[in-house]
Amino acid sequence: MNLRNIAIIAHVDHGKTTLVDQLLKQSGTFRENQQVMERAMDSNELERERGITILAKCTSVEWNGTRINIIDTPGHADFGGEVERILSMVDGVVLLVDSAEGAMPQTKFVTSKALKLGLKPIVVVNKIDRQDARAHEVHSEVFDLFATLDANDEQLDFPTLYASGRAGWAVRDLEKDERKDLTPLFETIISHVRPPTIASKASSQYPFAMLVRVIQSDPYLGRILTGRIESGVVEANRSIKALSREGELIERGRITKVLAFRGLQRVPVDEAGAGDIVAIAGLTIAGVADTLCDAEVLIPIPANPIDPPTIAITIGINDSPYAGREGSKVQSRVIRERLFREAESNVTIKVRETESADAYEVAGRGELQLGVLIETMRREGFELSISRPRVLFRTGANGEKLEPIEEVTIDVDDAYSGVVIEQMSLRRGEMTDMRPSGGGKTRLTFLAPSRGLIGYHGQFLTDTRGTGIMNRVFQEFGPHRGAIEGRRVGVLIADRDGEAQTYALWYLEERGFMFIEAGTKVYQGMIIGEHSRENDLDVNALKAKQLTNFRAAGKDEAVRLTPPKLLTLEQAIAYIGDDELVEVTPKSIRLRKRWLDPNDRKRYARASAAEG
Ligand SMILES: Nc1nc2c(ncn2[C@@H]2O[C@H](COP(=O)(O)OP(=O)(O)OP(=O)(O)O)[C@@H](O)[C@H]2O)c(=O)[nH]1
Ligand SMILES: [Mg+2]
Repeated sequence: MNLRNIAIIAHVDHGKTTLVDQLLKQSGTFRENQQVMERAMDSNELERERGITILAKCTSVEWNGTRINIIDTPGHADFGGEVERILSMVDGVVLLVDSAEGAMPQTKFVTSKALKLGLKPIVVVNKIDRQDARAHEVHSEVFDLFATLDANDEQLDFPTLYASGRAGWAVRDLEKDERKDLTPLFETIISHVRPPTIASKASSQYPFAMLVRVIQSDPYLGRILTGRIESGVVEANRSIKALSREGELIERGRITKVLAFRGLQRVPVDEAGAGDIVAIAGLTIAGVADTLCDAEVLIPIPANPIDPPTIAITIGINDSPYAGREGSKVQSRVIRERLFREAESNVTIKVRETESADAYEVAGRGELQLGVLIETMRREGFELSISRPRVLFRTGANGEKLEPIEEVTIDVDDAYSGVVIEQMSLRRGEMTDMRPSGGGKTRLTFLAPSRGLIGYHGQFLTDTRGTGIMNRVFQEFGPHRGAIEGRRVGVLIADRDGEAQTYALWYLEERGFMFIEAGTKVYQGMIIGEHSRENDLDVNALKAKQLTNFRAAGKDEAVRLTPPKLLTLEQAIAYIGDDELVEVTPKSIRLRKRWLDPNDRKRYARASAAEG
């Protein structure tokens, strides 16, 4: 059968997964009466909860006798590594661009990766049904983007379709064509994307070889390794081996199943040949970037290097007084095993041992990526303590210190642009562009060090009354931008263990705002609120109202507390300072001081002041 391999790429939320729904539907992949969820490819729990794609996933449809393998990719910048690793196994990409938002930072990132690999994108200006669509303008924005990214003539000559993925139609000519279905898109994919050239090696004359790009685990089949077959054919029961990127033998084993992607399922097939994207079960050690092959193959398939991690956190055991009460996985060994397993399947995550036997350094692409990992572990029953994220520096050619710099695009109501510019410049952001973006909004573009952006998002939402939109994407390792002032307010710290009392919290409200509700169990050294001044303050959260005989009538009956600010996991991680930790259990997220005893804290403060 004819074959095409494509990936769908775009900035976050521009409609990739929704478009895949329609491609599946309109190619007749689902049974007539099959119940299918919206955004069916977003199948894992966190993806459904957050409404975003986290992991790249493969599916395939058949259109007029051609099988099209389609890879749905995540659009959020933190998961950019997923996209990078997938692109080298497809022969074409469909680049979606929201008809109102236009080319965004991640559009630029994925496009640059695709162009560099020599792919010729099909551009789909999507969500044409939006009231604020500006289709033709966006089309020329995309053209300009291609030009600035040094696209060659052939790439600049990209086909463009206009579509509403959700409504399930695409047209070549926005004014003339009837908006009926996705036929024009299917046709363009088949005519514009070439069949995999390696398909000529789909014969048993050639040895079998495949580079693993995705690893998943299946309760019945175990480890499932997905990739595109580079040469030969493969079938179940064949004995193969796995080579590392450096060519060392990792393991030998027997294939138990060769699986192809059909709609939302993986189905066993008798045989698959070069060019096809399949999943292989049967091996137990091999992982991403390893080559699966016949015994006679000695040289692994080259795996492209991926952009390096930019931030790191320390994940350690939970050693708070409440440790072990809410989770089942608490030992260092179990945490270690789980983290190293993650690094295996996710090449953008790197795990390192630290001086402490109870803590590991986990490096990745951004706060969301690391937040998702911690959230996943929490649901699996882990208890952890997490440090403040720090950026990873590099050393330049002349020994100078380099730090990750991001391009930040911000859309705000005009009235808030002043405060945003001020905040960004405090964080050493350098404004590179400012332009009206219509409807009383301004689009601001900055180059800013990741270091200054950690924890800014919460403040940004407060400053813009929740209306601002911020997008960040890694740009480069650039010269260190100098000192940035950290959080300037102190925190309120519980000075003893017990249950927080309404009266005590009400009394403490004069000092700042609370992170906890009355009735919350607190311990000495736990952070319960933010102080309105610069210094940290140890406070008694347990104090109950003295019961006296002189009760002033009608005065203290109903104490009404201001609702506390309950931090989400990501907010908590972004909030804490260097001497603080986030305690994560399946049920709770608590902030704490690293040193729970105030005397230890004083000693530490003196020691670090002496160090300068
Ligand atoms: N108006 C309009 N909205 C759409 C269209 N397609 C998708 N959406 C909406 O856009 C939002 C994001 O859609 P998704 O399909 O999840 O976008 P995505 O590109 O897969 O997002 P990520 O995978 O997280 O990057 C959802 O609320 C969709 O309902 C469209 O054609 N028109
Ligand atoms: Mg998606």
